[in-house]
Amino acid sequence: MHTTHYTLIFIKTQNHVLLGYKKRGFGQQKWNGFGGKLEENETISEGAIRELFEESNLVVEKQHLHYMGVVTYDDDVHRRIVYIFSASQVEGDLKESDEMRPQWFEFENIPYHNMWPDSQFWLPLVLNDHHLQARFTYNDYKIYKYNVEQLDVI
Ligand code: 6U4
Ligand code: NA
Ligand code: NA
Repeated sequence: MHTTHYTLIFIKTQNHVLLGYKKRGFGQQKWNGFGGKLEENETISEGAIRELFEESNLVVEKQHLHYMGVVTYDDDVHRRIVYIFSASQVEGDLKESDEMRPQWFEFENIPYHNMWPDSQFWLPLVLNDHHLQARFTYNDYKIYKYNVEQLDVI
């Protein structure tokens, strides 16, 4: 089984979240947070900060980055491990990139029908500042089975 590690970050306010419309590559024509493959010689946080900057021109300081948990995706041939972050304090001017067209959405208006089909099961937890751990098995781009756990420290 081939494993790839990714980051995914959601920039949010109290009731809005910033998504990007993916213009090319894996997941194209879907809305999602910003992120991508982890590179060698970078920490997971560094990867999240780098991908956000590359795709949106926004800068988030490490101390404003919140690690929310991990989502694992399995299909017949791949395991994708996605490290989820949120941040509410960012700097820089939001810009469209070659890869992403950014847009703010109210929490009540998130385009789940135009996102990965798993997002609806776990993104609400992230938006409500809950930590999570989730696992999805995909078969032919459809969810075959899944498990989502909220993991808050009490
Ligand atoms: P390249 O073009 O190689 O530079 P890169 O930006 O490194 O691409 P990319 O865009 O392929 O990586 O990363 C995919 C993004 O989509 C990551 O942020 C992880 C995320 N992702 C992958 N599968 C997902 C899924 N089923 N549900 C989801 N996000 C997913 O919500
Ligand atoms: Na990406
Ligand atoms: Na990348």
